[in-house]
Amino acid sequence: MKHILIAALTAALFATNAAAQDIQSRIIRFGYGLNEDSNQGRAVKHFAEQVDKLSGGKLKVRGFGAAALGSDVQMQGALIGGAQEMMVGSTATLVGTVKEFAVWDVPFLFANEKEADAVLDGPAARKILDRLEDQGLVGLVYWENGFRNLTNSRHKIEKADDLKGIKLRVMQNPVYLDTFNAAGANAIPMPFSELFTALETGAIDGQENPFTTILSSKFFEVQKYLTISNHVYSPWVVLVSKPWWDKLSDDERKILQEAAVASRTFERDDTRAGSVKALEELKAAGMEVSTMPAEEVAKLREIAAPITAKVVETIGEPLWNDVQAELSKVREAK
Ligand code: KDG
Repeated sequence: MKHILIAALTAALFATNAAAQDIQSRIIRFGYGLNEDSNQGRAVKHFAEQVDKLSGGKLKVRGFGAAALGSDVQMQGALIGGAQEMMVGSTATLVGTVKEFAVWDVPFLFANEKEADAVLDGPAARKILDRLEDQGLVGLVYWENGFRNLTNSRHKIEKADDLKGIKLRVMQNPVYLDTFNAAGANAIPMPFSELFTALETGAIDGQENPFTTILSSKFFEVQKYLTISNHVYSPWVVLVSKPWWDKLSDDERKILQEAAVASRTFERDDTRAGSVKALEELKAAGMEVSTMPAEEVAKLREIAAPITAKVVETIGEPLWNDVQAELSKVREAK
């Protein structure tokens, strides 16, 4: 009884607070590429609940998963044109819009989640998000896609050399393309929404994604081998259409930003817990799991070095140095 009373009072409090704010009744279409039952889907649901609560039910977020509103790149276009309000997707497909996002594609940039959180929530990462505004987008926060690992249907990949000749789907991004081609794979850029079918038909041999995605997208059904390489930490970014954002009141923008920050905490916790479970479930589903030994990872780092140098040239030394300085700070703060 007491809980019901507290819940009712809290709801009433939020409703009263919202009533005092300048909030219109709005429907917010929020598109994403993974399945509803994925870390991405659960985070969108959490964001929607937060927005509903903070706006007294006036702002309604409708999540559309499994690329129902299009691929990441198509949704970015819809947001820029004002035809869709929100999305979450990979930063990797934004490098054509804001070149500085390429810094997050650098293989082995982060060694762990602590480093990723510190830098992605820091000033340099915020500066990159702010560059979106001239391109018709507003970046609210980064969520965690996670450390990426390799799957394929042909053979175990335990050495860097084992990548030779593998037809490997990569995101539509030059760093991924160049890195895996340099490693001897035949890298094929492709939207996420086409990936399962390409794996199922054998049009490609493999792909790379975090454990959570490999599980929620059921890649284990069409992939036999999983190699733990953690070759790059991949962020997602929560995006808003700038033409739509400009029509909102300050109160409405504050609610979306507050809900986005709350959903970031939820999403990281959910993704990290889910990642541990996902690896166990992938093994139970029959995937043959191997870990790339440190000396082979070192070879991948070497292969990636000239591509990283190209990224530094693209984004500029000052930004690279800012990111490196923030990384050193978190590494020193034991
Ligand atoms: O829409 C799916 C994307 O948000 C994300 O999962 C990107 O990791 C990604 C991939 O491999 O395309």
